[in-house]
Amino acid sequence: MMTATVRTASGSDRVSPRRRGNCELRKNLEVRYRRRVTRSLPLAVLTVTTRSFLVIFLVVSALNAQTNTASTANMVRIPAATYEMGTDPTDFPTLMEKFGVKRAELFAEEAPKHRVTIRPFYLDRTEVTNGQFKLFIERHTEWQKEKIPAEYHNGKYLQNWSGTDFPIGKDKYPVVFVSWYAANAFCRAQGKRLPTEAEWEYAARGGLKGKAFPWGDEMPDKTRANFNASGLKAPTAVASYPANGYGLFDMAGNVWEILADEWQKYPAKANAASDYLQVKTRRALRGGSYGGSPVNLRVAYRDSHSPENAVEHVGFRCSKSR
Ligand SMILES: [Ca+2]
Repeated sequence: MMTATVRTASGSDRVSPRRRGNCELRKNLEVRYRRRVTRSLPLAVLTVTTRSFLVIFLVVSALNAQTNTASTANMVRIPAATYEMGTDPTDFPTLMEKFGVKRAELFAEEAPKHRVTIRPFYLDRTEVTNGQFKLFIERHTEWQKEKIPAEYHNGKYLQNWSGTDFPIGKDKYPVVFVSWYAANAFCRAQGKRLPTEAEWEYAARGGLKGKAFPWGDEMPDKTRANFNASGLKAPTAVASYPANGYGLFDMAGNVWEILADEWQKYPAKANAASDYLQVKTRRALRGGSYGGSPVNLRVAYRDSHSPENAVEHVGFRCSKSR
C-alpha cells in the first residue's frame, strides 16, 4: 500500500486531475489513519498493561489475604504503642512490702522504668501446646528428641515425651522441656518468631496502664492464674483461666515463656542475631509459672536462662510482625 501511494504521487504529472484528486484524498486519509493509529497504539498498550497489572495485583492480594488469615489464626493483633516499660526504683520499698520480699535486688532487673515504642504485631492467644509441637516435629524431624543435635538442648529436651508422642491426654497442655533453639525453630516454621520483651510486656498489660498484673492490681488467686498458691504443681491446659484485655491467656503463670531477647540490663539494645543457631547468650523469660510466687507473675518481672535449657516449667508462644 505504501509503495503504491508513493509511486502514484511521484507520477502525478501523468494522471488526470480527477485521479490526482482521488490519490490526494487517499493519501490524506492514510496520513490521518496513521496518525490515529500512532496516537491510539500507546493508549491500547497502556490499557492492556494496566488490566494485566490489575489482574496480577488482585490475584497476589487474594493470595496474601489467604496467607495472612491462615498464619494469624488464634493470634491477637496488638496495636503500635509507646509505653513505660519496667519499674521505677522509688517503687521498690512499696513492692517489697506488698509482696513480702526482703531483697530489693529481686526487682533490680526491672529498673529503670523507660519509654519504649513497639510496632503493631500479632501474638498467639495461648502458649504453644503439645499437640501443635507434635505436628511441628513430624514435619521437621530434625527437632525430634532422638535427632536434635546435642548443642541445641541440655539433655532434657522433650523429657516427658515418648518418641514423638506427648504424655497421654495432654494435647492442649503447654509444651515444656523445650530449648530456646527449638522454640525459635517452631515459630519460624509457622512463619512467625519469638516475641521481644518489650512486645511481651506491653501485650501482658492487656491495655491497662501501670498495673501489676494482666488483670489489674489485685493479687493473684486460684481463679485468675495457675501459680504456686493454686496448689496444682503442674501446668494446666492452656486458656483455663480468664484472658486479659487483649484476649491473651496465661500471660501470668502456667509456664514461663521464652522470649527472643538476649538477657541485658535496661534499657536493652536491639540485638537481632543473623543466625539463631549460633546464639550462645542467656535469653529473657517472662510471666512466671505454676510454681511461681505472685511477685513472678507481675507484668514487669524479668528472668532468664541459657538458650539450651529445656525444663519442666518453661514453654513459649509466638509472635508475628504485621
Ligand atoms: Ca505463661
